[in-house]
Amino acid sequence: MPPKSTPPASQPNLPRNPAYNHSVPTSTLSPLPVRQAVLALALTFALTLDVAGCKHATAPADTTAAPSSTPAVAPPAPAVDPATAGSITGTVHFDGKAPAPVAIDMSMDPACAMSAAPNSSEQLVVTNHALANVYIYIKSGIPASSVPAGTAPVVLDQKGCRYLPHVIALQQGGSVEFHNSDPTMHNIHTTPTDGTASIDVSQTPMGAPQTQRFTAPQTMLPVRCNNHPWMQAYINVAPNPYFAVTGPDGAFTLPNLPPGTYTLAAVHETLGEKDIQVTVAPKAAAKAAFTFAK
Ligand SMILES: [Cu+2]
Repeated sequence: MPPKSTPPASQPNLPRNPAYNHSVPTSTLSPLPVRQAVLALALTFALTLDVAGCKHATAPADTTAAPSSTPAVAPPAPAVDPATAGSITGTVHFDGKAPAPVAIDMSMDPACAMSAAPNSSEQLVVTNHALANVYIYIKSGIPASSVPAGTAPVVLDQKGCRYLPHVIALQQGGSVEFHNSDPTMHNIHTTPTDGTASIDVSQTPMGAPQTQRFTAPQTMLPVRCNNHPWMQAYINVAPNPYFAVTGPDGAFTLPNLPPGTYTLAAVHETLGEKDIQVTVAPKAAAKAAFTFAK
């Protein structure tokens, strides 16, 4: 069953599997310095309002003074009270027998075939019933927000003629820095299904990194290389700072959460999406578990 391409909400800056990153919205590419400046302005304004005792939930998010090419961006996330903050910790399981990974024939490009590392399919990565590459995020129950200005981009490398990592996530307003570590030409081609602009850029062998900003939520946005048809990655852009991508142990943690009841979503590239309700009590570590099957 294909993943629901539901437009989710955002994600926070959380520590998670270091191989995976977070924080960026979808689509529009506009000059990074301009966007950072706009974000910085919005942040400054929000902080000023806060000091003055106003609720910055109403702070002007984006818009005004932004060049016409600059899309609207959600405001930064409000501060979380450390006296009450909790967390959600959980695991994603795969129920059933996972097919063995399939080796990929890369002989069409000698530069790929000479790569030291073997390459195999990554559509279903299961280790002892733990499911990797699952995007976890808070789908509802918390306001949408953008990553703070100056947040480091999430790196998506092309190495050994595969994308590394296979699935990334970032908070809206953030950027992805595409690298090419290979001695061959690669291409980054996204195919959004929500009407947002696609990215289609080529990168010379070991060429300079290219950065793209994402300003709206995305769920499992496909990325392919026009030169190597087996190459596939997925970009997730969270609507708030609460997101993660599971590693080989299927585990995830969303820290620093305000108490509340949330819809927590787990999205897999081929197995689809599952949503559950999770209540986080003050200072508590809530548990969550997802099980996918084929
Ligand atoms: Cu390629």
